[in-house]
Amino acid sequence: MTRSFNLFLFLFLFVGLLQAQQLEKEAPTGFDQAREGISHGKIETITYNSKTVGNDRKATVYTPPGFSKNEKYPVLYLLHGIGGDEKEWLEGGHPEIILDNLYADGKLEPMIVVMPNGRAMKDDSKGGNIMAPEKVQAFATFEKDLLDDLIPYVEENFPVLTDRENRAIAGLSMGGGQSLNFGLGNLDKFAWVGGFSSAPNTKEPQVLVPDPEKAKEMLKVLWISCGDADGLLRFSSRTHEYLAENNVPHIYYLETGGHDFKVWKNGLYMFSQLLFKPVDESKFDQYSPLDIS
Ligand code: FER
Repeated sequence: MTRSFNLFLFLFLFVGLLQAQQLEKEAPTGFDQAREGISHGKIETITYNSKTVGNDRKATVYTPPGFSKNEKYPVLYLLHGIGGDEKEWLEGGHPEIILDNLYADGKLEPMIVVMPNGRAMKDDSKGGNIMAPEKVQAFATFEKDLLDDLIPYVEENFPVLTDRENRAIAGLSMGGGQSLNFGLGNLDKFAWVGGFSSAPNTKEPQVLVPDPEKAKEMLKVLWISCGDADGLLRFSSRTHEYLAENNVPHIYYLETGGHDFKVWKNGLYMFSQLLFKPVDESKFDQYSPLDIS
């Protein structure tokens, strides 16, 4: 009796220990529901002058709960998709709810999140033919606007840390492609890079990462996620395969889902928790909820 009880207790504790060591692979139910009685970050709209485009442009900014001008924060640039603008994340994904909840649970390093309009052209509105060649081109032009106009504006007007290890870039779809293109193309500027369901604007892997050794040395976290039923999956999978062949550490995260905010909200939940913290590369291949081998 006592022995079988001891065995039971041992197994119970052992299983508990194993579970405690398991990584959280997906956002839990309620992660995107506004909670009562917690602190909230603040959302504002900023206007910066773009030399690249030649006019004033807008971005939205989320500052964390307890934000103080006397501290300095790292920055995540969070980019939208082909049909969106600087409000797409706020309207479709409510990152402020996801991040408020993560802060309340002590799971996030305080950071400022900047959500730009990634269509760098005079009329950057989301209406009309979103696939028009000049509009698609404007998503590439945004690299210059981001580096030369928006980042300097943010660094002049917000209390932020300005070294590469305190700057992250991530985005959904066209914004995922932009994040991979701009982040991996400017390793002197970004140490944390995430592409959620990255679109066909994602450069070919060999162009994206021409020097795997340098990428390996400079990147803190490279995150590539996609839904398994997304028609754009190959732009993520081909990048993952090249990175794996060239031994560039990265997280390839494949989940059940399509091309929508369910996937992107989960991506933000998972990726944001990794940012601006010590990195454990040995866990990179444990995150994906679906088999990636
Ligand atoms: C395309 C298919 C999808 C494309 C872009 C997208 C530029 C972008 C989708 C999105 O941002 O959601 O052929 O070409």
